[in-house]
Amino acid sequence: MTQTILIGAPIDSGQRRPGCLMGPAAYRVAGLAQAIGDLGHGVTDWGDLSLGDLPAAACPNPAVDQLPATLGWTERLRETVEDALAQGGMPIILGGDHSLALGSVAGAAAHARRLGRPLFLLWLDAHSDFHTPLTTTSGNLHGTPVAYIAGREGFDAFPPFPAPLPASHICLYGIRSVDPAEHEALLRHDIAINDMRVLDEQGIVAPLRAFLAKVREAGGLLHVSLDVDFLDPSIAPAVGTTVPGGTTFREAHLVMELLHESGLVTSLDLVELNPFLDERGRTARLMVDLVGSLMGKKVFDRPTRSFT
Ligand code: B3U
Ligand code: MN
Ligand code: MN
Repeated sequence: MTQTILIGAPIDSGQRRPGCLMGPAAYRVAGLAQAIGDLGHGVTDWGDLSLGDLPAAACPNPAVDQLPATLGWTERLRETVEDALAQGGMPIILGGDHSLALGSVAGAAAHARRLGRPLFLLWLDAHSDFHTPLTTTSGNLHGTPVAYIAGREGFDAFPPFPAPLPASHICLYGIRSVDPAEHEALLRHDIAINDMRVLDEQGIVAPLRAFLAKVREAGGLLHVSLDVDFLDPSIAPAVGTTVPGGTTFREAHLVMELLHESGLVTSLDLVELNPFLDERGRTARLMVDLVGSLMGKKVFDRPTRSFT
C-alpha cells in the first residue's frame, strides 16, 4: 500500500499554448483518485497550488518567456514535493506543462539529500528538455528542466538546484525531437539517451530494465516524469507539441508495469496534458489508466497463478 498525494499544478507559463492549466481538473474528472484508491492505495488530494507574488527576475536571453512565473512555480513545487515526501507520501504532480519539473525534481532532490540517498530520474518524453535559459530559441522554459536537474550553467535566476544529478542518474526515454543546441550539449554529458532508434532496435523493455537495475543497486529514489508526448499522438492527441512516432498503448502500459514491479518509484509528474485539445477526454483517461498500471493494475497476477 502506497500513500499517494495528488498535487495540482495548473501551469501554462512554460510554453505558449494555453490549456495545460486545465490539466489537474481533467485528471480529477477522469477519475485519477478513484483509480488509485481502487488498487488499495491511500489517496490524499492536496488540491491545486497557487502562485503568490511573482519574484522580480531577468535573463540575458530576451527570448525567454514568463521567467518570473516559472521561478514562482519552481519554488512552490520544490517546497510542496519535499514536504509530501517527508510525510512518507508518494507525490503525484498533476500538470501543467513540463516547466513544473524544475520544482518537483528539486523537491525530490532536496528530500533525497536529506535521506543521504541518491536520486535517479526517468524522463519519458519526445523531447530532451536539455536547453538552458541561455540556449533556448523558443524561449519556452518547459524545454529546460533536465539541464537544471543536471546542474548545467545558465540558471542564474533560479535557486541553485539541490544536489544536481550526475548524468549517469538520468535516463531519457522515447526521445525523437532534439534541438541543435541540446544535441551538442547532450554529446558532452553521459546521460542515457534512449531515443526511438534505440527503443525500436532493443525493444521497450531492455533499456528500462538496465536503468532500473542501476537504481536498485545504488539504493536510489526514482522520480518519473511522464510527458503526454511520450505517447504517440494517435492515441494521445491532447498535447501542444505532438511528435509522430511515439510509444504505443501497449508499450506505454508495459513501461508502467515494469515500473510498478520495480517498486522503486517515489514520485511522479504527469505533464503537458492540454484538455482543450483532447477528444472527449480520451488522453486524460489514458493517462489515468497508465497511472493505474504504474500503481499495480494487472490482468493476471503471474506469480500466484498459471494458465499454461
Ligand atoms: N525543444 C523545443 C521544443 C520542446 C521542448 N519541449 C517541448 N517542446 N514540449 C523547445 O522549445 O525548447
Ligand atoms: Mn517535456
Ligand atoms: Mn515533450
